[in-house]
Amino acid sequence: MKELRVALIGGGFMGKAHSLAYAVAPIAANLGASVIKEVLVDATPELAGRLAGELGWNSSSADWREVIARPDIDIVDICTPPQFHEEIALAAIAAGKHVFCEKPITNRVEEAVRMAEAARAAGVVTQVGFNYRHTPAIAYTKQLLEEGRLGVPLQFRASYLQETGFAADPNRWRATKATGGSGAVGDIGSHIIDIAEYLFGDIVKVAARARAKRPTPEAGWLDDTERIDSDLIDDGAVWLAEFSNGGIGTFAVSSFASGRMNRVAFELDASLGAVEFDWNSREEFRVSYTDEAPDQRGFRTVHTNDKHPGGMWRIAGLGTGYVEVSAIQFQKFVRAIVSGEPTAPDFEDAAHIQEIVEAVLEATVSDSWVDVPARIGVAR
Ligand code: NAI
Ligand code: SOE
Repeated sequence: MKELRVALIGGGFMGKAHSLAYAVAPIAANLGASVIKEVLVDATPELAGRLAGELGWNSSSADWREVIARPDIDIVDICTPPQFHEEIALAAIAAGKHVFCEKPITNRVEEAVRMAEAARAAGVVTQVGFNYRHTPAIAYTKQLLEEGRLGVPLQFRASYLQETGFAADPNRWRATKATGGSGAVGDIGSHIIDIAEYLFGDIVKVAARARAKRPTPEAGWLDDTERIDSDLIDDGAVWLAEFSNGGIGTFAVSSFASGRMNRVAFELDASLGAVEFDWNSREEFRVSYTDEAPDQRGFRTVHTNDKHPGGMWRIAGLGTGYVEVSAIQFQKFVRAIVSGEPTAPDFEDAAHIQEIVEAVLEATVSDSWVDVPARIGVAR
């Protein structure tokens, strides 16, 4: 069997999730290759060595350039903060490696476009860690849309809410524009932009408001001029969107939503039905069809199992968690490498998501709708 050797760059929060998911992915599905956790790279030899031991990697290094140059490495998996993504990804692509990169693809759209163009020119497989879309309930919603069972997409209402802003820990690199890029819009909002484009197609324009919270606990938002001039990231935002197919959407994101630990949720209306989903009960979704008999109309709950895309268990209710969803994304990535099956979201999809993040942040101060540029590969 073909062997694929992975170099993981960055063994923090997401490095742990990826390490677990690489172990699960080949067991849960036949990938046509074995995936070898070859080397973990982190900032110092001590840290990399400790993390490699804890997370089950064969070896460790503190020099990602040296690791990328190794001929035995097939996949470079980037789990560093986003300010390092471009440099590492371009080096990996230049060395002919397939690249998995955590979201957001980068902090700046011009970097993202360079990455997507380099990957396209080199012909390597790329994928970005917008993991929530791989939840079986969301992938099945996509299937219902593709099969025409829900009809034409009409309206999408999504939110991603967390209470991370209240934490005493300032969240290190995420806390400033220079290192974290954008906060609520780019860090968590990018996930629901990905789900929206996955289900509805491309977003073409947005209108928005974003806010940063004043540092004192009891105080409210900074106004937008103060936010733009400070190094504070956006902590909350709302925006309207128009899709290329005429669909419309609303989005709300916040890092200051008390009691919301990780609420990724959407409602979708289409011409023949509707779906609602909440990550906090991610094994199920609710669906309504307009062709139900008048005395049967309304939402019903569907529990996902192995009949739904990526589902692992015959019996619903056994658990679809963060690791399972990450494993599904690696199954798609590895199959794309081994047998050329299409996989997504790739660098081009993620560069378009970054265009939308930046359009939302521009719209928040422009007081007008902002057009989103077409994705690369489409006339711009
Ligand atoms: P983290 O701060 O927990 O871990 C980052 C790791 O990268 C640290 O171990 C750090 O020492 C290492 N690192 C930093 N610079 C490095 C360099 N130049 N060379 C080698 N190692 C380096 O960060 P976290 O939360 O794991 O985030 C990493 C990426 O994953 C970010 O892009 C973030 O947005 C994304 N993320 C995605 C999630 C998802 O659900 N898809 C969840 C959490 C994070
Ligand atoms: C932010 O708190 C964060 O860690 C994001 O960076 C991830 O992308 C998200 O899935 C979980 O929350």
